[in-house]
Amino acid sequence: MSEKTIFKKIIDGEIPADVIYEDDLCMVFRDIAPKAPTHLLVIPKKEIATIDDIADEDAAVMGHLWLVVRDVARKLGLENGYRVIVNCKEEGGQEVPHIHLHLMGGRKLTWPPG
Ligand code: DGP
Repeated sequence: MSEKTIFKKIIDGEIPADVIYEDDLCMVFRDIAPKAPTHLLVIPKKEIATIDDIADEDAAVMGHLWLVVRDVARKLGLENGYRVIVNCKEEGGQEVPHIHLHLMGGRKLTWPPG
């Protein structure tokens, strides 16, 4: 059996995280190395490694993540805008193999990212 990812350990309560929101399908917590004043990670509780591993049956949970992004951004007062990024695999800059949306805001973000 492969080792748990760091995010699965957070889901299972084995390591601490600054959790902003949680429900049956997902968790939202602060990134440990924030790149913006607000930098959150929105993850499904289901273990999906990358975008390439999303199954058709995951459509509802993936859609749910976007509704949570909308609600959390509103709750945190990001009405001037924010950015959502999903890195995919090595060339996309993904380090943790548990799919996650980076929700970043609180400053003017530049484009394109590096
Ligand atoms: P990515 O490169 O897209 O896989 O982003 C992984 C992010 O996860 C990165 O911005 C740092 C964050 N991260 C890594 N380990 C931990 C951890 O133990 N706790 C928290 N809160 N964030 C972590």
